[in-house]
Amino acid sequence: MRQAALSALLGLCAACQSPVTATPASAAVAATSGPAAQPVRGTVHTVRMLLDNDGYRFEPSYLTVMQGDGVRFAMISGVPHNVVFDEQFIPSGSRTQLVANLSLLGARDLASPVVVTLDSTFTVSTTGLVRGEYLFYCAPHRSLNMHGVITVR
Ligand SMILES: [Cu+2]
Repeated sequence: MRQAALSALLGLCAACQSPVTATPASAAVAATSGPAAQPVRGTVHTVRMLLDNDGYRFEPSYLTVMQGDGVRFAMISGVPHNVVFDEQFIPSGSRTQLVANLSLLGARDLASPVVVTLDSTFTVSTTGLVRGEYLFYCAPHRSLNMHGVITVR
């Protein structure tokens, strides 16, 4: 629906549907114009965004996924929330692919839209990302220590 429309708008459909084998070699070549967004190919893990007696937090705040998995962020309570990947902690060489993947959910650069609707979700794809640790935070609650780490293996 929205993702498909976005993909069509950006001319990404062919790239999305291309075989996995085309990805690694073409990544460096495509870097000047930016790599194509790569959708989730593996397991989807859920991270809940909430406010309870422990404060504003991501639950779990630390998780390890396999490259290609998706991380679905679910608004449980304490909205508004969003997810911003910390510029200073993006594994080397992964920024452009991360930005491309985040564009699938309407993100601007490294920041997802701020979501105010309870029970809504969005999913971040780790397909094509360099293995390593990705720190992220919620912009509205950054000063309240709402942050987490995704380790991509
Ligand atoms: Cu928040």
